[in-house]
Amino acid sequence: MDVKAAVAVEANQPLKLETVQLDPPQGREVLVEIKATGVCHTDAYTLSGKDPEGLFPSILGHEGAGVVVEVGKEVKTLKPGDHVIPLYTPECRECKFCLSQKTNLCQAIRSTQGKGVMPDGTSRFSLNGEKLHHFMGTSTFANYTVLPEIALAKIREDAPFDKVCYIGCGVTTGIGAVLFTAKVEAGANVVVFGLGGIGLNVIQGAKMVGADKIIGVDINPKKRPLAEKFGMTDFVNPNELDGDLVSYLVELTDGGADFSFECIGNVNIMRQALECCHKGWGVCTIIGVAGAGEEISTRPVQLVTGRVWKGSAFGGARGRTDVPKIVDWYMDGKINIDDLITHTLPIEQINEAFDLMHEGSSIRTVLTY
Ligand code: NAD
Ligand code: AHE
Ligand code: ZN
Repeated sequence: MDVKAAVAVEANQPLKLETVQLDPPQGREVLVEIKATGVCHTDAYTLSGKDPEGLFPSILGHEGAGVVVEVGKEVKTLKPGDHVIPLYTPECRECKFCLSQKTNLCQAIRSTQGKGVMPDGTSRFSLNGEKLHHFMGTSTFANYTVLPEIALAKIREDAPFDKVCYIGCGVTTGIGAVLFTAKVEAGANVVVFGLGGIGLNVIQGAKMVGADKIIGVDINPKKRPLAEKFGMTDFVNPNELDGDLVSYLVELTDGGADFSFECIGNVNIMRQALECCHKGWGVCTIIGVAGAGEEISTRPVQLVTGRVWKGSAFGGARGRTDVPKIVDWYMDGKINIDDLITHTLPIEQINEAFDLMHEGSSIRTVLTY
């Protein structure tokens, strides 16, 4: 079938709106009509050419919501008409990782996902006979896409697509990192580096669990009012600080943060995020994604003296299990998504969504089809 898609033709070039061809779903695959998709910094990162797994030409996008249109012959758990959120971290419930109950990093289809193809090693998308790569197994910058059954969370039908699509990445990543990865406790002091689409959800999660101080660090002062609305107690702009940022944060938290979160993707800040943690127990969770060849460093004594570096992908959430619950939290008014969606645009204006992100004017832009 013909579908409308924003094609990433090559690195660092604007996306090109095209009519591309989509093959039908195979055995365990599902055809989904994408109704809305958010634009996450990770889409911009891959488009920038810094992602070692970035492939071109491809269809990016991994923060969508939509409706099942057709299922492959071997699909058992979904049917046409079901409302779904695509999962770039699937949940097969059968692999060693899923069965371990120690991680959300299902590996059932990870290698083909990273190669931009479906689990059988082929792509469903093409443009004038030339194959296009899938992205993160989701490719939500198309109004129809094909995904494996294990990469879809079935959600309630009254949830608005143009809001809950954000649960497909940013909301779950931020809140989940607090709840599932770091397991922040009530009364804890928390430092959040980067107050964008992820960091504000970390703040929201920290507030939910009853953190004491929630300190936000960002070089963009425009992020302050919304962060305060979500529960930030103190704002630090490193550009307005005379002394050393780490020492300042250690003092502000009476010895160091109990929990810190890096939500930028900057390896220098990842070091500061660790080093502002409390001696003996402070836990730093890395969420930001850094480019090919970049590495983190610190003096080993930082770890020897009890600070811990952790990482979190998709907030440690098990998508098919946890995403429907997070949709319920939104529908029950327990979490705020609406205020974080600062812009809603038609897919035709997708490049504006990237501009808004780069200039720091948006938190999330949602694109509708
Ligand atoms: P964003 O662009 O919305 O937010 C980034 C924020 O960082 C902005 O507010 C910006 O002003 C701030 N910032 C930039 N440089 C800074 C600096 N030197 N000091 C302080 N603040 C600075 O991005 P986002 O969508 O929130 O994504 C954040 C990061 O998280 C990206 O690296 C993204 O790829 C990553 N991410 C990871 C996961 C995961 O599962 N681990 C999921 C989603 C996104
Ligand atoms: N392709 C990159 C890795 C990028 C990365 O870490 N992605 C996160 C999700 S970001 C969503 O906005 C993730 O889920 N990671 C787990 C995984 O298996 O990649 C690279 O550096 O190769
Ligand atoms: Zn994302």
